[in-house]
Amino acid sequence: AWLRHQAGGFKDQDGFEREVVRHVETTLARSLYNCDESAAYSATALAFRDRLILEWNRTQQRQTFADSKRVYYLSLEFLMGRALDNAMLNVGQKDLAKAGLSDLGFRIEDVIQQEHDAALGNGGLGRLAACFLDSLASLNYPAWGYGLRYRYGIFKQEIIDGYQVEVPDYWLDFNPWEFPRHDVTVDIQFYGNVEKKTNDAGKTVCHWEAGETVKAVAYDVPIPGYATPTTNNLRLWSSKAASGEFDFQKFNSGDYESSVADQQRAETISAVLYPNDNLDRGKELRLKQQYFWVAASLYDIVRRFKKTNRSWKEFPEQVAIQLNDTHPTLAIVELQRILIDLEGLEWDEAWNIVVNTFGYTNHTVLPEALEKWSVPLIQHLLPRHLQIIYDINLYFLQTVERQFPDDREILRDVSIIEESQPKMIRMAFLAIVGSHKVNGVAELHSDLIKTTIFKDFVRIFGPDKFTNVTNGITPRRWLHQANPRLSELIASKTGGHGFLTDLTALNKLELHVNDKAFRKEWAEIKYANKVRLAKHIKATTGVTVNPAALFDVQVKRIHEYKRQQMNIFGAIHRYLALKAMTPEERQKQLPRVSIFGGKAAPGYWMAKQIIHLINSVGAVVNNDKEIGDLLKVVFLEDYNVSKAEMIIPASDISEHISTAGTEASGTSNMKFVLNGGLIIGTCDGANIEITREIDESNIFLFGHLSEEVEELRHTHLYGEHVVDPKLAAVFAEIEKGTFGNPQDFAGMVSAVREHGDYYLVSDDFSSYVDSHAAVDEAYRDQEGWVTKCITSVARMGFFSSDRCINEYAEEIWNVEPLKVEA
Ligand code: 26V
Repeated sequence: AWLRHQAGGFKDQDGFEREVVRHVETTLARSLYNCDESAAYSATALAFRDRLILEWNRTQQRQTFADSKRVYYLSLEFLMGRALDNAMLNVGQKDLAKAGLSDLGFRIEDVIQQEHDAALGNGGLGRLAACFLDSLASLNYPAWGYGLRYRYGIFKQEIIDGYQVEVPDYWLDFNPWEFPRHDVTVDIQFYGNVEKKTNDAGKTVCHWEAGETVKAVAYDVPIPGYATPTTNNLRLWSSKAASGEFDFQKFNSGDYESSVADQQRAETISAVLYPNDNLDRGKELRLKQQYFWVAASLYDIVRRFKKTNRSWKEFPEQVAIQLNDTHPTLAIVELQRILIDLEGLEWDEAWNIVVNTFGYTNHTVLPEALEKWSVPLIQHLLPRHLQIIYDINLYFLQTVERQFPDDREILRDVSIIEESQPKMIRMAFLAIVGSHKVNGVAELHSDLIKTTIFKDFVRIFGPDKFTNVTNGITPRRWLHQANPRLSELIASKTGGHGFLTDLTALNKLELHVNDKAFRKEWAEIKYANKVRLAKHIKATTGVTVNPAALFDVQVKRIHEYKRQQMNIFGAIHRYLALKAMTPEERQKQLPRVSIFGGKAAPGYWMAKQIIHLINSVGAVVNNDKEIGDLLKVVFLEDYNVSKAEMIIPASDISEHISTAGTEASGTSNMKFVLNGGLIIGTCDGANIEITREIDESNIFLFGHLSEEVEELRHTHLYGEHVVDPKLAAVFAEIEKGTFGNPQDFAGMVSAVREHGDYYLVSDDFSSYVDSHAAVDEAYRDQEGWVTKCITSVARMGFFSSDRCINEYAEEIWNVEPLKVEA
């Protein structure tokens, strides 16, 4: 398979160079003499793209011909990052390209850096979808992703005077990885009203007379598998006025303004990614995005199914649709509508098909993130869908009533319609009722949803409907691409690059843990990665950091539950401790660099305050002559996928310190350990399974357990609540004005001290500080540290997204890989 695949690639370096030159001179219409790095990137991307297209077409033909079940992954976010490096590595021709580009006068690293990240996601949920696409293709599953082609991805973050400033991310200027399919369009309807009609067969049917139509245009992105010809498809929908450019009738009659307004209203639907993560604000445009994308995708899926001329009852044998969180839940309602209103099926038969088609993944238990849509809004935008939701709820509640005849409360508790003012549709409940499987993303999380937010549904449907699929990450991007030297070193000790397709092969590393030369090279690679990050820090923040210091990294979305505030309070505590020491004592301390990165949702005031404090502490600490290299605090602006690829391999210790029970899984924890960093963390999300795999001697765990959280919160509010004395000293320093105007940080302090400390920062602070002391202690023993790192990497095989995707395929989708003939 691999050979045939390579045959689809460039024959040799010369062939590659000729293609690059051809693209520079013809596609880009430039001369070789004014070919800069940006043009070199464009031409290289186009050259590889040409190769991908051929395999992509072959894959689609093969999958259509095989006529077997396909997976459709519906996600509002795909955080893909850059594509060129990935494409070169997956087809096994990066070395050839490197030599070819060098011959043309370019360094491949510089060329790769020219690419703009495809940043169509907020954080973990979107990046998970991207890792899943990589695994689906690499494992040869017939699978499509469906999403939205946002004109603006997640905003670009600038730090100005210590504050976050959001800048729009217009990323489509030159995107060689997408193919517009102007012939693949779907008309999507909104608003209007519903009438009952009698059809030809004399049956009463509902007819939705819509008030607005918007066109969905498909843009396809090839997803190459690693070391396989399989190249799957990611289809992103873009919105456009249904009448084309603009309404010519209005235009001709002189009504220019409204014809342009119609066009703009249509294009607004796919204009921008909502930058909230874990916060639902119930905006009409967001609901329009969801329906637009869901309806276009389902139309496409149904169209493909109909070409096979099968009977409807075979639909779930041909189609598995996975809902990435509740964002695509309307797909359940839309499929039911298609089947009963347009295809004339009876309710029960249709509903059976629907339930057997869908699976739902929950990604959060935070109440503020659980989606609800107001009934009046759905009534207005999607009147027919509201009727169907009411019917789904009616039939569901009838079965619950039969099951629990004496329990009045359960009906209210599980109703899809919340009886509030206004009434709200609980999307997670609708997703559960309309799916055959519901899964959480790490063991603790899957247990929590069964015992808390969804406990009544476990009584109703039984425990087998609920399952766990622990998240994973693709080792291709997060080891091979991000850390090429480590990948080579591992290959040299494990018998080649087989670990990239079977990550459990990493366990062979344990045999070499005492091999002196191997350990030395291991440490050198980490050091080189830290030097590279130190250069980036210098170039972007002006701060000089010592690569020999311990690099302590927390990069992720800024959120109170992730507790960056605890981390910066910890850094202040360390600063105060250093200041209190004699110069002799100070000399014995271990130098540390506290590195932060991450975006705050634009309207999340507390998260922005946290960023401001981090920068303000940095401004003081980094310029304190007494402290020197012993402590640096830096905030890296605009954390994204490509920055992650540089930052993660350079970490010694990374922080995964959410309040127990709040982080569904976390996936960067896996990336850090896979790259030979250790982690400090709470007993939360996938940290727990990482601990089980690598052994608790290789991780720094601290803090209260999820079982204790409820009682602690209760005590804060109704019992006595004393702030931890070390934390109180930190607050006193902030209030003295050491880090600027204390008013600027009053919200962060009072959240802990006056407002019930919901995230238990004070409760966990002293064990957090102790745990950091243990990190310092362990790091002083460099030999012991390297042993821990190597041992941990050797035991990380479980966390490949390949394992994760195989679990989905077997337990939820019932699909098999499509064998690719050599
Ligand atoms: C929710 C909402 C609410 C409406 C506005 C926009 C928006 C955007 C995203 C979300 C999803 C929040 C859930 C989420 O991102 N969960 C994360 O999923 C990761 C992959 O499973 C997991 O590792 C993280 O722990 C979890 O926080």
